[in-house]
Amino acid sequence: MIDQERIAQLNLGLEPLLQPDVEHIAAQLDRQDSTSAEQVIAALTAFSVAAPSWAVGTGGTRFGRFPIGGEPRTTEEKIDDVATLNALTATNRSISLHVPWDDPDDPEGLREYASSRAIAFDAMNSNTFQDNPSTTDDGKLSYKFGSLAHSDSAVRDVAVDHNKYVIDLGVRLGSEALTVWLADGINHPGQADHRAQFERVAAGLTAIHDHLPDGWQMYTEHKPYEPAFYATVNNDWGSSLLLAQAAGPRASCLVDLGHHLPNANIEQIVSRLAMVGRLGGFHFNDSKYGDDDLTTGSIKPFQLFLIFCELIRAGDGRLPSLAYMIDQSHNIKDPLEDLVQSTEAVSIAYAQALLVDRPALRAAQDANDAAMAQQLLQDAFRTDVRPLVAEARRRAGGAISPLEAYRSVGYRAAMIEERGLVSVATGL
Ligand SMILES: [Mn+2]
Repeated sequence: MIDQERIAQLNLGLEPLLQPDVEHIAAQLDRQDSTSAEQVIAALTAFSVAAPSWAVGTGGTRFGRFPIGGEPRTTEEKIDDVATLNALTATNRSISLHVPWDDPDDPEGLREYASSRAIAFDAMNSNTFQDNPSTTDDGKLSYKFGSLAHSDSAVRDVAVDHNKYVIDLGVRLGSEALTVWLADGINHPGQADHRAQFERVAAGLTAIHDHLPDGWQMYTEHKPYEPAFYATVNNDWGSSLLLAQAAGPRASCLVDLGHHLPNANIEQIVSRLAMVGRLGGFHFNDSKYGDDDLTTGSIKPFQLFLIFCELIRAGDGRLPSLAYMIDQSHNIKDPLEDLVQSTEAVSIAYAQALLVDRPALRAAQDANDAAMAQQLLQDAFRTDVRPLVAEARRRAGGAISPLEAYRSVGYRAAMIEERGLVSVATGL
């Protein structure tokens, strides 16, 4: 854990540099008669984006894995890392677990442990993309050819039961949502029937939806390819919407920014799903080619900004209360450093979107004034909101400069000392 006093001490040295920048942008915003600096800071302070338990260890590729050292060995240690992240950013107040990678023997104890570190449990993730030795009956009930879409009803039952198990576990942890991403699909044309697979998945999701306790939501997460390379069952937002609608009223769609074909207009997808009341959540990351899991905002920051514009449009001026999570798996960087950068990118895009003069934009749209509409968006996007993001962090007890603070306290070195040089956090 990072010592809050150490962060405060580091902040003291940076505050004299930050305050004039905050005052400058506050004066700028006052002149524009738009959202005030204080309103932006208040919105940022209320915002939290979850960190997934699998993002605090290094990922890897099918070509290899290069452990960074000091990676968490247990779910408790993953919580420690997220608590450390949150101490720096004051913006990551929950963790999203992945079952069976995280399958605590004592959920109530784990809940208490997390709570003692001010970390809550975000949506639960059920994994039926790899065989779970405890449920697959010595390989007789394998997910090799699918889970909810499998041709064998015995395998489908195991997959449904696993999702119910994850919901029950989540209840004990205080989570309130289940995210279902399926690897189900077809690798070779003709291998399976598109319609039969889809109908089986819809039936399975309906059974899972029926198991949701009061107050719970479930999210369907689409992805066009991988690990199935010819067709996935939940391949795009249209299929995801059909599945959510089939599953029940508390099912909605989760948009993972890396789960789209190249050049897909993700902000438009956000608008459509919000319009029909089926936008449930986000997995933030960035990509150049596919599901690259690159740092959020590192490739297409304007797209991220436009997505937040649509979210604020959907929330009528405020960010809707959805499941916001970073979904990345880092191969080269220190995972915590990357999560710091991703969180910063999300906060920046959110703050910029708050600055859009929405009444003026609507007037420009009504007048078919494309040039003015573009200028209004660019005015917001090109505003350097970083001082406001830093000030929101500072006021909430986080670091003005979280990356520098992280390096300065030597957290990674301390974890290598404690956890060892080679430790594995995920089940892959
Ligand atoms: Mn995802």
